[in-house]
Amino acid sequence: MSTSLLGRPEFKDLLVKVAGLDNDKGDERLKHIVQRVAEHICSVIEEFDVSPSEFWSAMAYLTELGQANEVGLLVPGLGIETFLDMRMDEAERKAGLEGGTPRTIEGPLYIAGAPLSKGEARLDQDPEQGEVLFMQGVVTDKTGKPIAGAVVDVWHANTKGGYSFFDPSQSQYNLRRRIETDAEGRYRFRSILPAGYACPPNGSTQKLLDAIGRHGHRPAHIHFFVTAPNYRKLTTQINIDGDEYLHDDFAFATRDELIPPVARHTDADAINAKGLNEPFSEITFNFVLHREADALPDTIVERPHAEAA
Ligand code: MBD
Ligand code: FE
Repeated sequence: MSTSLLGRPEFKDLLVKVAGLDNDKGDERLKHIVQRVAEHICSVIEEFDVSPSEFWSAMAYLTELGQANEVGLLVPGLGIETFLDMRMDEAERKAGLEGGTPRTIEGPLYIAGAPLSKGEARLDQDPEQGEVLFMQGVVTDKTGKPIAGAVVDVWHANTKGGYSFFDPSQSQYNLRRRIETDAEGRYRFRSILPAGYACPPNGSTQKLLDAIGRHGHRPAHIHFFVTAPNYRKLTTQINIDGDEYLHDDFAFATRDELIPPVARHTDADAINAKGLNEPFSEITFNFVLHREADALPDTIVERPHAEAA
């Protein structure tokens, strides 16, 4: 006979009441989710014989994680944001969508309302000793037809791995811009090469990572939302090739198709032609969008996004 309490009628009955399934008010779907979540937590407690003290230390951890505003950081660290992407990929694949630029996670550091310009932008407004990066490309549909008036919303870290808004040493919207593609679907920007990101070393996320023997580093990357009327919103990132964490991202966001070659220009003529004094890097990357269609999950993800006031 099983010694599990979970199969007993008293426990089943408890869960029904816990989830409000014995009343006719509230949201039916939510009730079933609450029931399952409670059941799974109890199941984990039973499976690992979790003691009350261990349980309460986990609750204290979650409280602290929320108070430190690190929920959005632990979620990708646990691979759950990547799982949401895998589900979206699978739904699109089943609906027959093929090709297109692969998506990868948004992460917790997007800020809405970055300055909008046409065709081109300069992202680095704060003076910094960093290698200049020129990035450009075309936004197209799957047949290669350019999409004029698409918006490339780009954000990345500075040379210390910090993001403006979250890093108070940077000015508002530093390294964040929205660029509208020109008549030929082109965008281009000048910026500086970002460094990789590391979780705050004394934060709650790093505390759990330490406890399971993991690091909290992301390889250097640049984030994008690419949108255009009647096309599916693309949330993606590119990685800067050569980073030591390229294939060891704590947030599991690296995809082979999202590692474009980085051309490094050291030639004096090329440097002069850009009005620079130092070698610079250049990346060309085209974004391929899917047309919006019925019966596909929404790629516009509702989640809280601060705006720099
Ligand atoms: C980042 O810059 C990031 O993109 C993710 C997903 C998590 C933490 C920091
Ligand atoms: Fe990031």
